[in-house]
Amino acid sequence: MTAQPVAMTVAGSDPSGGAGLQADLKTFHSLGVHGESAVTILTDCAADGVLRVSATEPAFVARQIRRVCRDFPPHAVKSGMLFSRPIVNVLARHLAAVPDQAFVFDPVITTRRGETLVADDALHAMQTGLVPRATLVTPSMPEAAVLTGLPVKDHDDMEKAGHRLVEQGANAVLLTGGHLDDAESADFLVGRDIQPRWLAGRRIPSVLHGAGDCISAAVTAGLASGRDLEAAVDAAKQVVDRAVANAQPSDRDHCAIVRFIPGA
Ligand code: PXL
Repeated sequence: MTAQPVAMTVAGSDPSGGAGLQADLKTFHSLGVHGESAVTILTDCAADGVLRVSATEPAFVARQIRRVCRDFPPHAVKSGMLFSRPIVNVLARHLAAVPDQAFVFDPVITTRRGETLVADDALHAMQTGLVPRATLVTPSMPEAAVLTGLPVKDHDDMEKAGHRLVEQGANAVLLTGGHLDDAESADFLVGRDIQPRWLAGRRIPSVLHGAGDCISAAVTAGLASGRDLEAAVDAAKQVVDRAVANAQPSDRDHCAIVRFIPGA
């Protein structure tokens, strides 16, 4: 039997299962990849957003990463909600020690509703420690605006911000267009060795929770499985578009979570 690819997420817990490390693990699993997780933070995320968080001690995050990587070293790593500068630094130190490990940086900075999910001093640590180490950065439009300091309101802005993140050291950027005010929510892909291009998207009427987490997790799974970056991005878009089409609405709110249907 061939060995199963392994991917690790360093991320926060979303008890609703729509986003966070739960979404990462279900995405990995749906793509045949064994998922490992180092928990950075607990949230009380529900359909009406995140109200409270409880952070893990940075040394304990480091310990989870160290022990997990010793037993089944991941072929690719993804990050989700890191929250504080010390936790960002723990991950940056791990990644610096394994320069060949593919790393997908999903800069979880704001929620769909505009809630801030990072401490102020974490941003600089992300820009210096994680952006330049990233195989791929997957910001939403507001997150790209925060990381670059540029306005990101339309297609032109997305192209400028994507290029700027490459100038800031990222190997490649998939800037997701879920906040675009149009019928499609196309994403913009750009990278050092990638011809810039737009990837058509699929929009559904209700507001999606965790779609960004799923796309970056699906790319991570592709990289862990040995795909090259562009092939991993294209495959991830297809899989997540299908999961978005099958999204499950919540009972109480205009919110839906993406759903992977085996074999669909
Ligand atoms: O989708 C962003 C996100 C990531 N991680 C956790 C979250 C959220 C959004 O609510 O709660 C833990």
